[in-house]
Amino acid sequence: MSTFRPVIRMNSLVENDTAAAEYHKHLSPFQMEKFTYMFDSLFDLDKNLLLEEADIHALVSKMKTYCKWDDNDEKYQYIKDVHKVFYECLQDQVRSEKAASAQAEEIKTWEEALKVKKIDVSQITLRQWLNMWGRLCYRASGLNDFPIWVQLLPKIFFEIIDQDKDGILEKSEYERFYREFVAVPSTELQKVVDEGYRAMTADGEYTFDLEHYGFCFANFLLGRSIYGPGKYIFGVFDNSDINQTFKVNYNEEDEED
Ligand SMILES: [Ca+2]
Ligand SMILES: [Ca+2]
Repeated sequence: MSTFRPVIRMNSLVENDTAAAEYHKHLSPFQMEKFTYMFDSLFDLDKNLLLEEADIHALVSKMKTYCKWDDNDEKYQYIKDVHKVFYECLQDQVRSEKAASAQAEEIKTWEEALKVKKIDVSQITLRQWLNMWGRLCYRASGLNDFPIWVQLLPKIFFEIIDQDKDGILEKSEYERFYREFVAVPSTELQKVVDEGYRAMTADGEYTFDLEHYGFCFANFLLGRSIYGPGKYIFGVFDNSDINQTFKVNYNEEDEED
């Protein structure tokens, strides 16, 4: 387990972190593909190539519709609160990154530091998003190495997918999630459900509970190659191995082939 890496906050601005804009280089091409997909399909719902507060509202609203929550539902309120925190943390990350990369060398006084606080983070670009994930994934080896607001993501998606609330993700629940939430094309759906569910449960060897889903989600974030169960978390990545000889690697070291 690698050392815990805390969320970068404003007090980190004193560091001369000019490499901040280059953090995406820590991601493999397949990780870039996954995080780009996450940005495009899950977060940038109005497709203006920017992540804004309106996108977060749209995502929460989509979850509400999927789960048939009403406005007063406790779960809906909880998910809303979590996403609010998620978005604020995301802005914090980007603010730190922008400030560190653009102005770290120039900050000499409190007045200048306060100006940095006013950096506009209402629009987050794909590149900033990738730099953020590059920074977060760098040297991380499991979910516990990420800040809490990232660790909450699998919990939220698990809650969304587990419609009968029995604490297990059944194949039919995952199929509905792929079909209605992620919108996997109907021509691909059955193949992706069959292979995805098989890969994520290791052919039924693992109970698909929250702990195991968290493990697969970590593999989604950290898996550097197409081999591994994590790519099926949202179901629509490079599936060229589906028709190849069965191969699933669970260890990061095994994936560097
Ligand atoms: Ca947008
Ligand atoms: Ca269930």
